[in-house]
Amino acid sequence: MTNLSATLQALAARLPAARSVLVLTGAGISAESGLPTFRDAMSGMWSRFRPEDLATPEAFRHQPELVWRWYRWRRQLAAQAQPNPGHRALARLQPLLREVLIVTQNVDGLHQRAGSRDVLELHGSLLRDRCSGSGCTWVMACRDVPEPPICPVCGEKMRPAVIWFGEPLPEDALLRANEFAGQCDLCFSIGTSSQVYPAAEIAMIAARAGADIVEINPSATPLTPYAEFVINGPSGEMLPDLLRHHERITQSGVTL
Ligand code: BV8
Repeated sequence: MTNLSATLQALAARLPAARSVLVLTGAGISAESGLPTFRDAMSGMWSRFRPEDLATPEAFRHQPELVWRWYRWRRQLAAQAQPNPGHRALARLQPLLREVLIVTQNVDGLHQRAGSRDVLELHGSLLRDRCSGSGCTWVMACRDVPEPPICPVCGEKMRPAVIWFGEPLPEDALLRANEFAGQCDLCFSIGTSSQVYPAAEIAMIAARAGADIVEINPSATPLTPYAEFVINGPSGEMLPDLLRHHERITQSGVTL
């Protein structure tokens, strides 16, 4: 038995007793759906840009059409993408466990399309726009137009309803994620480089509160040294394997 399958089996054996599970996900869980991660170089005309340079209020202020078109391209990618076996395994695992909160940094909506419930979108969603005008709360579904539409309420430009670098996260979502992290007994970190804050702090809050940490990522991250279960593989394969081990254990009643 490989070290990887031994770790998956040990983790599957840990799941039935888990009281409260937090699952933090990042761009890597959507990589096998064909969506580029932030670490990946972008393709085509976007290859000369860095996401962190476009995903900012300053970039939108100075070049609204360019930023709008980048998000239009990402929306089209997300709309054409399908949830992968990793999203689907997570959605199947969720009702089998006592309490699971999925906290995602992703804006692609794939967890929800895979059937996951109770998904906290820390960084907003590609699938909605909001008015960029301060104090205006107008929200609408994005339109496939080449430049930012004008808010019908206040006349300001519409913008993607995502959280840009330098912008605060939704207070209620972050508070709920941090509180849940502080009381969970098992915390997964899946497909995230654990470099973007304050999201990256969530798994550390869980670790400090004594939760067992599970990291599923082909590469090491700053969280790896704190993880009890380190699963170096693609989540689109590792999560279905974990689900199969879990189902085998719970059906046989045997804890391996
Ligand atoms: C804020 C939405 C304050 C937009 C995104 C300390 C504390 C607080 C803030 C900071 C801090 N230090 C620095 C900051 C500032 C900054 C920050 O963290 N910068 C980083 C670069 C250091 N944080 C912010 O600006 C945040 N705001 O702090 O505001 C404030 C308070 C009050 C008033 C005013 C201001 C806002 C951060 C949110 C930014 N928005 N997304 C959009 O999508 O366009 S972040 C965006 O990048 C993603 O959402 C994601 O969070 C992040 C990328 O991270 P990952 O998801 O991890 O993706 P990445 O590509 O990095 O890694 C992919 C991983 O997957 C890799 O490890 C890879 O190995 C793995 N992988 C690949 N394939 C697979 C796989 N894993 C599994 N399976 C596979 N097949």
